[in-house]
Order: sequence, then C-alpha cells, then structure tokens
Amino acid sequence: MEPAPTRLPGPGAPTPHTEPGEPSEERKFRVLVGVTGSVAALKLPLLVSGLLEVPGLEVAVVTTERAKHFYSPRDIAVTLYSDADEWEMWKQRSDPVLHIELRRWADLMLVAPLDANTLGKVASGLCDNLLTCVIRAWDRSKPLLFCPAMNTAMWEHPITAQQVDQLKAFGYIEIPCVAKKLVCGDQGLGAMAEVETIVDKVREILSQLGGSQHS
Ligand code: PCO
Repeated sequence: MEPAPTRLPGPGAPTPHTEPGEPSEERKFRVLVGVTGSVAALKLPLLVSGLLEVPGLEVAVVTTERAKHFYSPRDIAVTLYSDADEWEMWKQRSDPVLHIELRRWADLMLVAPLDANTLGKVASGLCDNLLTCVIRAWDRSKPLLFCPAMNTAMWEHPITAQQVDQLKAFGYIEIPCVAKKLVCGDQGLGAMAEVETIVDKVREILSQLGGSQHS
C-alpha cells in the first residue's frame, strides 16, 4: 500500500503523533465516495452516515458540480472535494495533484450514484473533472464499486448495458439499480440501490480484504 499523503483528507489536518518505537495508531480503511448529478445524490448524507457507522472506516467525498444541486455540504460530516480544490491546490511544479493524491489515499472507491453522463465518460476514458480524473487514474488492484442511477428510458437504452459491461471488464463492481417509482414519475429500473445494500456491500468487501488491517 502506498504511503498516506499527510494533507488528506482534511487539508492542513495534523498527522497523529507517535514516539519512535511506539506502534503507530492502526490506520483506518479509506473509502472515497464519488457523487454525480443524478437525483439519487439526495441520498449522499444518508450514505456517508451509513458508511461512518462501519467500524474502522474513514470516508471522504469527491463531488461533481452537478451533484452539488442535490445535497447541502452542511449535511456531510466528512471532507468534500470538488473541482475547485484541484486547481487551488496546484500552483507550481512541487504542488500535489489532487486527483493523484486521492487515488493514492483511497483503499476503495464507491461511485454512488453514477449517473448516465459519468457512466458514459468512465466507459470511454474521458476525464474532465476531479471525479473522472480520480477514476481515470484508478489503481485497478483496489476495489471500485459503482451504483448506476438514471431515468428508466436511459437505463433501457442499449448503450447503457454496453457501458456497464465495459466498467465490469475493467474489474469494477456493479451494485445494480432497482425498480421503483422515480422522482420524475416514471416507474421502472434505474433507481439507485438502497443505501443499506450499498453499505452492506462495502462491509462485505472490507471483510474479504481482511478487515481494517491497514498500516
Ligand atoms: C428520475 N431519475 C431518478 C434517478 C434514480 N432514482 C433513484 C431514486 C431516489 C429515491 O429513492 C431518487 C434515490 O428514485 O435512485 O430518479 C427521473 S430522470
């Protein structure tokens, strides 16, 4: 595992102090949540608090600009990164590049919800914002989970299955969408999996990887 960058996830946060020879505090398993502009981003506060209830997890969020429409940052108890942070952090050659720092920092990435637009970008390798840059640079030896969420007509378009299959071919894990009455009134597949299902899947992966034994 690569060393932890000292400034992440809270810019300027102090690193825990340990005396030489003293065992360092066991480090937590780091989950980076990516959130995109589907109405299911309404559930971000619930998702973050669900993840924080899992013992041994540390959580940070990367948001797209469109996703910001659906939640209030005041309801998110963890560090939230967006595109402006990438550009504010980098001023000169020696400065950290945020999307690379984040892909190093995270042990697992969870994209929830993954909207139709970002699904298309990720399937074809486009990276025009902080979130898609983290995914484009993702270390595929670490798990990446994605939770599609979109209107039923979009979900049923044949391009969607092709793109989901492409992500699975990269080794990413789909947490399938479910059928319900969507916010736009349509009834059918396309709703993001329940938060409980998503948190359970993270727990399952965590236990497969041997708990929070990350140092
Ligand atoms: C509707 N689009 C959507 C996107 C997916 N919807 C969902 C659920 C939420 C409520 O349970 C919003 C999480 O319906 O994931 O609704 C029209 S374009």
